[in-house]
Amino acid sequence: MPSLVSPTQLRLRFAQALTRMYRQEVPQYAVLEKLVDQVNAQHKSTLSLPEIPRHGAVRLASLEEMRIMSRFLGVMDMKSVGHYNLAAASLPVHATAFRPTTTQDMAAAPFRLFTSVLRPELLERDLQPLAQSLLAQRTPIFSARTLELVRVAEQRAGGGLTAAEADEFVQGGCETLAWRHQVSITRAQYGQLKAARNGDLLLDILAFRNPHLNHLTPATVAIEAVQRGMHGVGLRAKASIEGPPAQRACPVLLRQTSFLAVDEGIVFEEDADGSGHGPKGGSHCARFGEIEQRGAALTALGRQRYDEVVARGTQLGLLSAAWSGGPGKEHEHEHEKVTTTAAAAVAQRQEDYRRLFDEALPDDWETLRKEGLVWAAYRLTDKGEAFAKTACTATTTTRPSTMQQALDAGLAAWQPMLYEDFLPLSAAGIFQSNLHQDGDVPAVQSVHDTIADSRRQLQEVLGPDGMVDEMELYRAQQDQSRREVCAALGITHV
Ligand code: OOG
Ligand code: NI
Repeated sequence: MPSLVSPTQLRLRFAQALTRMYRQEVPQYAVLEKLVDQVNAQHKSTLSLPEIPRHGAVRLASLEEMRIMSRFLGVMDMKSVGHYNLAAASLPVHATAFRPTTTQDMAAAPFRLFTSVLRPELLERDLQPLAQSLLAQRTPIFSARTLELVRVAEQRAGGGLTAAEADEFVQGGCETLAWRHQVSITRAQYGQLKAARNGDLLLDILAFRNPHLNHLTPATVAIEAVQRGMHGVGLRAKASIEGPPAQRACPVLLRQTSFLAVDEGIVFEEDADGSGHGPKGGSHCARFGEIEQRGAALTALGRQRYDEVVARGTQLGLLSAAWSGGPGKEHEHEHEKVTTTAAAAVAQRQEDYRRLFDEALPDDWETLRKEGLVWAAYRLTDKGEAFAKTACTATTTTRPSTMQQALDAGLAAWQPMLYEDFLPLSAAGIFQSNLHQDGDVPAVQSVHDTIADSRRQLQEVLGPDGMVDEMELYRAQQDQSRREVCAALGITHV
């Protein structure tokens, strides 16, 4: 038996191959990568992990495509985690993120794919016939050979592929997600879709026969600096950074921003036989480059506080797209004085939001943990290790009887767990600002029936083990670390 390329190695190679492809397809992405490298170096980056983007995104057309995508990604140990209902932000899509589910796998190759899928039933009635006919024209998203390799890997105990199979598999995945300028619609249909609500999003899915990578997202340790730096390297930054405010001593969840989607040439159906690149060609604008900065994972209670503060901030108008830190396009042609006034107003709103945020979530780690707002990973300190060796002989008076006593005695320590998932409202903001709707994200409506529908639809295609609840992953990890420390120190009240 030849030695096999492991699922984690495959994931690493896939992320690297997608990166090479995307640099070619969207040269601005290479510019962003360079900027991120510079900024991270200046900030003495502690990101010593593999140099791969932390996530990418793709928009699929049908549940069948989602089913097959989940099998393809499963070969790389990327499992569906979390449910993102974007109907709550008026987008006709729902999503899940495929990612490794253990800390070791995540550390070795931290790559996720945010995978959304169209919900045709949410489209306006008069668009349904066109949508259905275009959906019928979609081609199978993977080649027969790639599917065969998926089966091979699935049937092999422990998974993995031979070196030659691995190359073909990675290449096959890239072909599926590559950009193709030939669209399957006519100019007239383009006009009809473009004019519809969420027109650019519908075009991005329905006009093409295959899906394409929508963006890649490297990690930064200084997102403000990257956002500010974009202008200087010729990138147009999205108006605002999504997620929690800046200037927190204890960063939580996820902050993201992007350069705005670029125009790419497309060739209409009727021009396909001739010189499609001539003046008759059209253009499509949906693909971009993004950056992310991750903080601590919040428990359900912490997350509830976060959602409440977002709702409150939105209500008070503190979270509009205009609270830009960077050279937002809305300021480009304004008179200097107006811009200064606008900038002052933006700064004031940011400050007000941060204050609101600080009231909702304490800004020191110990309080966040004690109030059960962040997930914690516990470990033994050196002193704890030494103590553990003698734990069986230790008298009950020296032995800690609770985790808190172990922490206070310096026998155990803890650190917040990193948030490995996404935020639906931030995702909606990212979608919208790159679809020429850079306005306020509508507040979450009460759409419980569509949430249940959406979850059921996705769960059906993802199978019995499909769609892991992210909170359960964090909880299991916290519990295990607690159990290990308690066992070592002889604490019986876990
Ligand atoms: C996906 C947007 C979601 C994120 O980082 O929140 C996402 C898309 O625009 O297709 O990638
Ligand atoms: Ni993204």
